[in-house]
Amino acid sequence: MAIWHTKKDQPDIVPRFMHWLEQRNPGETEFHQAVYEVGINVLPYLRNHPEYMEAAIFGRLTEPDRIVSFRVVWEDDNGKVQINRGYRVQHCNAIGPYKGGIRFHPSVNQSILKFLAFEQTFKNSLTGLPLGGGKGGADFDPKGKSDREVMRFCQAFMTELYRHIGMHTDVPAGDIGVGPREISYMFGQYKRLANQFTGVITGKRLAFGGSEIRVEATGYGTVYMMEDMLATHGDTIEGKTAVVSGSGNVAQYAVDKLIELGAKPVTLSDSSGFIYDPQGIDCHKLRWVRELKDVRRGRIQEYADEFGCEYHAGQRPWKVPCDLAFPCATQNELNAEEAAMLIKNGCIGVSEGANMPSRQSAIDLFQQAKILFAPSKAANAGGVAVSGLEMTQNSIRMSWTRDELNRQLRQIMTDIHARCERHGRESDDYVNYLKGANIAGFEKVAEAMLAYGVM
Ligand code: NDP
Ligand code: 2IT
Repeated sequence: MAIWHTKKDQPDIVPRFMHWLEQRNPGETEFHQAVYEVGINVLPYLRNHPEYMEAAIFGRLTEPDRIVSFRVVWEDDNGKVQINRGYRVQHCNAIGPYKGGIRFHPSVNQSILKFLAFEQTFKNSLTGLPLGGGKGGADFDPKGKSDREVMRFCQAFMTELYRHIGMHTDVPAGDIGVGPREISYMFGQYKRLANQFTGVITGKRLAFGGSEIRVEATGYGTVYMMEDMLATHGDTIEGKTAVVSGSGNVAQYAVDKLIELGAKPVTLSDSSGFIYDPQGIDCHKLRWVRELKDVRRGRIQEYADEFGCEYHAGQRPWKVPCDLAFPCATQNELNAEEAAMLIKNGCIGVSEGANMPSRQSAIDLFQQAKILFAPSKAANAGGVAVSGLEMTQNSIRMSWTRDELNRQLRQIMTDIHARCERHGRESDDYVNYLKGANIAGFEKVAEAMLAYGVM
């Protein structure tokens, strides 16, 4: 199929483009959704940029540079041979080496990783750092596995992946199911195979080249983004009731920053259900959650038993009345009905810690209601931004202090907010942060691609 060429005078440019994309990538619904979310803003913008249109830049950006898929074979504790499928989607290295996380979850497939790698390219551009976009993972479920099983899986995964990555080529990091434990096993195996100690993975532990603030960065950044959005209305986080989904890395550090800034976070969730603690999750309870999730690897239901609050099995937290909402679990965890409920209950702002947590129909409602809405590619960019700073520290063989890194993260989030505002302010003064993020993210990558010529 020929590459897509946008023409100047097409009123139906978005549906026509999507038709072309869906035919090329059949059944990849998450990938279609992510491209649509960018295309609705970028395709109309191209009408005034014939140079990008003629060079088919957006069409090229919907085709990853390459996708590697491989067999991962390992032995479980009973000596049984297990087979998983691993991937790396190297989406675009126009402005820097491929950069993006690795996800271990049974749902991982090519569509999900293509959506994540596509998003990552725009997100990384938006940070202002020289980072391209990529994503990887495997359909491996770390739940219920022993540490040794996780270690053997990570080593087997890296035994294939190592030949495709490198500090100047492709630099993975964590994502769902991949935290410091998995990063350590993978980095150790890379180091052994390559016989090189380089900054080839980020999210490392501090003892071997990790960066201060990296574990906190995504959650903190998501709250900083909300702080900046509220400031445009002369408002602050203090005193606000916040609903948070998830209970992993991003959710925990979003709650941490919310507590520090004087908000009252009242929910956390996992794939089994959510807890509602109307008294608010405080530092002590959060420490307990961290131990539950990162050490004991238990379920969030135990929080309700421990602290005597409500647990809602099989449900998501969006019906709980709040001022602010932070979806921090996974894609498509917030639908139109839930968005309508949030708005009805008085929610004034949504900042997406997870990648693509809101369905398009939910985003449409937030924007129609003119509430503050920060899309994931802007709101959760703090994580990859501090990964970029980890790469810099590894390159210069230095470690910056916690205060210095937090200061840089805060500034990067403010800069991202400003870029979104510049490109997203509409005639009635409402800031469409999604449009701003899409266009600002696209512009830098497009300029580089145009300069390289046809390739
Ligand atoms: P973790 O693995 O630490 O935590 C994931 C959390 O989300 C868990 O509570 C998990 O529950 C829940 N979850 C995962 N899948 C589902 C599902 N299908 N349905 C319901 N709940 C689910 O991952 P992170 O906190 O790192 O990642 C969360 C989100 O943030 C993801 O969208 C990720 O892509 C995004 N993100 C992460 C960054 C990072 O630096 N880590 C950076 C930017 C974005 P359970 O334990 O039951 O599976
Ligand atoms: O989605 C993301 O931005 C991440 N999982 C973090 C990527 C990174 O390279 O730090």
